[in-house]
Amino acid sequence: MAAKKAKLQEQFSEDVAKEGSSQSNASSNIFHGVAIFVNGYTVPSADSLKRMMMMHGGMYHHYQSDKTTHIIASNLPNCKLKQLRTMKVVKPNWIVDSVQEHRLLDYRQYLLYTSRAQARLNFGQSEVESVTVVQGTKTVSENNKSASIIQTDMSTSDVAEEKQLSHATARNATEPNFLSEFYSHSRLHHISTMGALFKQYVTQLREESDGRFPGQKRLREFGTMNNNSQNLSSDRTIMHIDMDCFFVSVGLRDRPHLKGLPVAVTHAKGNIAPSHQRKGVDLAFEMNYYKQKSEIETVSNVDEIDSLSEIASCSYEARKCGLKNGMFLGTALKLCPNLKTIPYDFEGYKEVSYCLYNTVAAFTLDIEAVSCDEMFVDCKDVLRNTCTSPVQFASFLRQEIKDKTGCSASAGFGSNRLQARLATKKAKPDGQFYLEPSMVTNFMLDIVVEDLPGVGRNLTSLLHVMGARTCSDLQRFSQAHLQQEFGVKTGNALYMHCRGKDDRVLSFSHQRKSVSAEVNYGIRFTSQEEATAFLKQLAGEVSSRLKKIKLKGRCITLKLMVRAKEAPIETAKFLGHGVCDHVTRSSTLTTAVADQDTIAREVLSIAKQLSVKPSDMRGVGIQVTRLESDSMSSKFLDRFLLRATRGTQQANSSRAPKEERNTQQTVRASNVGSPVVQNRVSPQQASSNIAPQQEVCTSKGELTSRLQFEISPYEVCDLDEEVLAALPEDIRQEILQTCQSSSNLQVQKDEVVTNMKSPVIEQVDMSLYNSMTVNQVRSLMKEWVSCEDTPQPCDVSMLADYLERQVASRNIDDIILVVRCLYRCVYKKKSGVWQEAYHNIMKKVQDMMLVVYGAKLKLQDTFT
Ligand code: DCP
Ligand code: CA
Ligand code: CA
Repeated sequence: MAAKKAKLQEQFSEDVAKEGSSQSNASSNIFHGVAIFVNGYTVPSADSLKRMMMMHGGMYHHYQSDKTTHIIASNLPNCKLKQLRTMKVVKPNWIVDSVQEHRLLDYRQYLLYTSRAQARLNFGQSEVESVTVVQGTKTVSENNKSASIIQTDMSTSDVAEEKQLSHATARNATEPNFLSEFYSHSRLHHISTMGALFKQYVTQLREESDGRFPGQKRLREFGTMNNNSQNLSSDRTIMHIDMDCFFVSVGLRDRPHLKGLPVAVTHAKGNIAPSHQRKGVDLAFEMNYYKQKSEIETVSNVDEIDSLSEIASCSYEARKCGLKNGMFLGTALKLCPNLKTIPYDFEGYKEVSYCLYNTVAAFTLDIEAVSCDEMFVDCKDVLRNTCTSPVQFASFLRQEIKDKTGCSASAGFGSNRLQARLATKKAKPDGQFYLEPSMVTNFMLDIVVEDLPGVGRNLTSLLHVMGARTCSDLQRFSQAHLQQEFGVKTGNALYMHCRGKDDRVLSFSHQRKSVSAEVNYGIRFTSQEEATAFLKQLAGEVSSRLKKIKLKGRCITLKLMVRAKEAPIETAKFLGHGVCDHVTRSSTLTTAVADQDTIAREVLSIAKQLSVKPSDMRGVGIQVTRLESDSMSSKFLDRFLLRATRGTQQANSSRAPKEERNTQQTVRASNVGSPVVQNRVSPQQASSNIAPQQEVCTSKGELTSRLQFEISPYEVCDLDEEVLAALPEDIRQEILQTCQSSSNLQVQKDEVVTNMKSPVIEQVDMSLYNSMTVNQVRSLMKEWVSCEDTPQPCDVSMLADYLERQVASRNIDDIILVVRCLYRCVYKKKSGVWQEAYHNIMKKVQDMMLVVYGAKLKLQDTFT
């Protein structure tokens, strides 16, 4: 062996000499002192790497020895990495890039894994894939068509960014830093928490304000210098301000060469194995499912699922080709083949957001935060104090924002929030528009109905059916008619909004209703221990969020997304959640808590009861509600409650022995005394003490509460209705697909709780229907339709969910029975909102039918 090694080394030196004499001008000595050993398949090949070493003064080892300084690999399995723990395992691009730049680059930028988590497997095959694209190897590049035409702007800083990202995407929840990295990279998380964050920030600024606004002085001077007799404002002037293509603008700050080009922000770089190459992926199933679900995107071939990553934001140049935020990359590239993509920069967004809020806060604190790039401002004081017009204020403010952030914002003014928001839309990009009171009537006529607040896809299509595409069309319907069709609240809102009227006042201070942390990406546990460890970590995250804002909570909810029985093991979206069932259960404590241990203990106990297989978990969330301020629960109160509960507990101890788990601060109270609670049966509980029949025979009041209570949407943390409403339609839909408006749900939960005599512990899960016969479901449904004036969204989605699952389990006869029964009940009800609910349910059922059976149910679906 030694002889062989020596021989090879000798050969190498001879080759070097030959190469050197033939191409001396191209050679260098940059790899002096570097000796590489190539492990496994690399791109470029080991041979090319060897040649590069020869040419540039390095050594190439055919076998690894103690003289080897670097191991070059594109991808190493975990076990190998562990063996090589002490070695520098570097990606081949280190060599390639060094040669290109004629200097030895820092290998640390090219480590296959980082020292923080030595044994991390690089799930991604970035090297192999991206380079294969360059080489045009037939098999891979064909499967990867859409990825191969991505043009990526890779400045040096991007290389580093991308490296980090590819680590983030390649990791799953069992790894130690997963949670923090998930939170720093996840786009949905970012968007959904930023609204709450800035509401909180404004609240804090208001509390700390000394009442002085330095910006007003500057503005006044600007006003006197530019007194071009602008219209001063009416009494009530609301400004809506929103950054233009926010993520893109932030990304272009240090990429001036991309300004004016079609640019999109996306994380896709083809750095993961194409889904069809990963084991367990059932593309056809998921493709179909998403296709049916999403409506907007038509995914025309299987390859495209690899570009199912979305573009978060696109520049206005890209929008000219028809691109929209939230579109799949594959689709976007078809519309705009020379689209440039740039990576996310969450730190940058945060920095610019704070700067935006601080800039506005120098003028007034009458701000209602909407999201990271958007807010409403009541301009009454600032305009009056500075004697300026809305247009002057906007010009001045927008210039300051541009100077400070390097990004442009657009602003709209009106006498209410609806008008202001519509005005911004007209102003975009990089503009401003004051919708003066005298212009409103005319302006509204051409506004399309989907631009009105709260008009989502469903309502839009219902309105279209009625012949109302624009506000002018909508104005032809009487208030009574609209209310009859859509219910009192929605009908009234439509009636007002289509006339440009809006009485929703701005709210400047924010009272938080819930604090939570949820992860629905990268959850792949292989053991109970891993799941437990992760829950503890997540409890820590929630705890620190509570502490940060000085709150504690009494109700702790565990939410699990569980792989649906029929869903494939591996999801098309790498480490995504795929098609899931949502399971939620809460427990309420007698005192409010914020500490990690108590939260962890509660969720672990709930998790135990739910007994979901760790390997089937796809999303995990912990939410704390019933918040109170830290100072409210003083030691005294704690002790008082503790004593009080001890009393109750002793009284109940014979019935609820397992609940006696006292800690100094907190006591979990006993699980008795609530008929509503006791009647709830999960499959796990069903075997124990409660017969499933008891489920159905309840009074009407209880029925509603139970329906409301048992639904368990997977909420996005802290996403209140206002924030949700403010999100762009597509992303709202995305969120709503897996989540439901948390504030809505919160209200309903609280209602239920107040109805209960001694509501100490709520234990909820959504398997209500699982233990019921079709007849039971039907009678429950009949009762529901006859008792309720308006169907609650959560009930609607629960029923839809049940039916979808029946379709998935191919219980076609049952479905027909239930659906026909529902149709009859709704028919009798003669109510527009119920008919809408019916259509919504049926839409989902039919979608699922198409997925499972490839055909729709033939049913009567009109009510005329
Ligand atoms: N966002 C996202 N996914 C979406 C929509 C938005 O990730 N489907 C993110 C990226 C956006 C940011 O939220 O930059 C702000 O959303 P906006 O709706 O305000 O859109 P933009 O700021 O990108 O464009 P516009 O100029 O239309 O406001
Ligand atoms: Ca924006
Ligand atoms: Ca926005």
